[in-house]
Amino acid sequence: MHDGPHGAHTDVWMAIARHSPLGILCDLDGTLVPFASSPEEARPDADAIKLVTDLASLPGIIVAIVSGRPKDWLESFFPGDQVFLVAEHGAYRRGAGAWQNVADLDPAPLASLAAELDALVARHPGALLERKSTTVALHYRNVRRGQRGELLIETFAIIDRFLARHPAYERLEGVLVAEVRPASVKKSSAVPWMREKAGPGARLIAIGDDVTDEHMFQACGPQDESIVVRSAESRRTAARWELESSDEVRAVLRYFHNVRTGQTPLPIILPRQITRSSAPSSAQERTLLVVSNRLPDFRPVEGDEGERKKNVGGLVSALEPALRARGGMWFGWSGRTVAESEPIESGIAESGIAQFAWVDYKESWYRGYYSGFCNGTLWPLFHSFPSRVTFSDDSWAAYQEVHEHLAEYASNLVGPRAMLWVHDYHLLLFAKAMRQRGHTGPMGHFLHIPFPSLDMFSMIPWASQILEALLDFDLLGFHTPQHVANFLACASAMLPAKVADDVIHHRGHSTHVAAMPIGILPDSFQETPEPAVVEEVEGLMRSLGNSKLVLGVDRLDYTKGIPERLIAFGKLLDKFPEWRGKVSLVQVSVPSRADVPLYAEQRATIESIVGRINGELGEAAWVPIRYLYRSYGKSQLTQLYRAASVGYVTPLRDGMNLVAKEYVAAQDAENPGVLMLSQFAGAAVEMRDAVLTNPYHADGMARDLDRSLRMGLDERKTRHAKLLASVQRSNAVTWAEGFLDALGACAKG
Ligand code: GDG
Repeated sequence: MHDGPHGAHTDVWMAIARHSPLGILCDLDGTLVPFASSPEEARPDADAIKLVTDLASLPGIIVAIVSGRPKDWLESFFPGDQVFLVAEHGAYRRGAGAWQNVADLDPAPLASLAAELDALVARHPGALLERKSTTVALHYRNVRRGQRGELLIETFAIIDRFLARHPAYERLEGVLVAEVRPASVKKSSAVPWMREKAGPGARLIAIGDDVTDEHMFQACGPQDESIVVRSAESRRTAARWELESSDEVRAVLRYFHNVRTGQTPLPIILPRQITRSSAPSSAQERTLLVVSNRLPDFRPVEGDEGERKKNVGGLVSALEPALRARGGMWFGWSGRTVAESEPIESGIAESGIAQFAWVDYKESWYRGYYSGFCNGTLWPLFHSFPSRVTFSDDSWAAYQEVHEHLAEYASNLVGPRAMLWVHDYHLLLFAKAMRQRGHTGPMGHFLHIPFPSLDMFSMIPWASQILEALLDFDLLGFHTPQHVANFLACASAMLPAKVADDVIHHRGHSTHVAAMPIGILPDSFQETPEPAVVEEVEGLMRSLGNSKLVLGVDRLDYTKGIPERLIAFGKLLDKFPEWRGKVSLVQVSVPSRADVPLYAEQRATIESIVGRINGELGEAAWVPIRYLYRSYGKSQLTQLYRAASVGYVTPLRDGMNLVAKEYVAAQDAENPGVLMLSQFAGAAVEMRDAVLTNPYHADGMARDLDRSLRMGLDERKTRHAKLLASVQRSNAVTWAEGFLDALGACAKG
């Protein structure tokens, strides 16, 4: 593709350079002028001004600077009228005559947004707000990498709220800048304008580096050419050609000038054609690949008009800022299965969140790998439910086979030195499969579920193979110190490995091991709900006869201890009959793995317990247990948390349990509810101020429930304040950034 000055494209570019009329649309920042550390410092120098002005003065050619900058600023560098100017992405333009105000927009709504973002910028060293008459742009190029994620989360929250109220505006993300601008104003409007100015038969060349320049590229016709300037950035582009730097842009403009003035052209640099294929052309440039079994919901964004889907999943919110700030890609299963005889499809999609690479699974993989080894063997065993475990050679073979396929695909998505962050029990062998394909870059794994004790782990017939494969990672992250200790005990006992503190040396490779408890985004559980949401939750409360609410929220899974929780609630009503008619349990169970027989069985068990308790104790005006086999929107869920007097979070075993943290984050600090938390949830390590309970002991749980329901305001407030501090101390974003920083560090060390 780098065919160089003497390659096949020399003739093409000679013809373009000679064409009349020719119109050149050239962006400024990052295109004609290199990036500087602040927008003030980035300014065209004398060489750039002369080059553009000389070119624009030649017959048969017109040149426009098409920029996001304000018009006065542009005019101070190009005062004459040889060079045409397009300011603020097309809101204003100047041909040979006076400025035209194309957009004619009321800039007032942006003032409040700018004030909010100003306050944010003041708290983040290096962040900078640029205010123009029609746009507001937050630059974060000078914010330290590790701190960008948090800033971006807050920025996007503010911007999203603004956009919800002002649909005429849109958000644009450029290179290390987030910008809000009127949706109707785009650089694309400069293209037909220049075509008209240039006259019949014109060919246009659009040059730019930013997403705003993509609008120009998309508006170019088949007779035109578009050139993107990019170095390491691997953004998808509509441009047909590429250059690497503003020096190269200048060299190309100089080439045009020389060709048209009959000087000996020195074709030092010419644009290089961009090749397109279904495999990413820029695999070598991608620096981060996240791999998980399931991808978050995403929908491809089609050009401008594509709808960006909001995704509420915790992992997505945690990873989104890290992926954005590092230009990463997320790879996983599409969620679709194909018959054995059908081809496996795969692809890459852009979304508002990140670049996603997806792959279908064969039906046999779904059965053997996903339902079989992942959810029939590893899930129950790692959660210490040996009686629910099945071992089968076939499903182990499927587990290995799927790793080979996924690694094969992943090794085409990134270069061998890229950083890989692999998630969860579905992908324990991934590093090994990648190393076999020559991957040398840092690879880290985070286990979202518990790592079991040696007794339990050694039941797996392939235990040492799994351990060895895990030691091909450079960093292994777990939720709790106990999970770390379990892993170290297994490695010491089962492998010829040397364990020194938190590093395991095995066959010449070192693997760091760390407890890194995942967090949530606590502020997102304090957002003001829509009136319809408030109404829905109030309606539910009314239907409970306004009794105190005890709330359980889980995926329907036997590890979550739902039957035990219901039975304990029944015990409460038996042992403490004064609560009858005064308290109700709402259990929200989100459908999960419904096609696995054990899960269907679990559902039937739960329904029969609910039926029994309601039948025995229910009254006309009071239903003891309301069982909801459905999911709620995040906003509804938040209001339910807030309405609940007790957050009843009692898994039999859980890696962490995010519901516990979310419940705390959603409370009214002046009148908070009580978190009742299983001592076997990973969250119990950090959340010592919850009412910790043993979910296997129904009598004890009933007593703990009674105590929680009776707790006075002072104790509730004190406990809540401490719990909230722990939830805020490390959030989802600091968790993701922390993992990636640690992975980077252990790869260097
Ligand atoms: C695994 C580990 C670990 C639930 N119902 C609704 C809904 N949810 C959301 C919750 C929470 C998430 O689902 C559940 O997270 P958990 O942590 O409780 O449990 P797992 O799904 O088993 O997750 C676990 C986690 O990974 C992270 O590492 O903590 O131990 O098992 O965020 O809010 N969300 C919406 N509607 C619902 O009805 N929107």
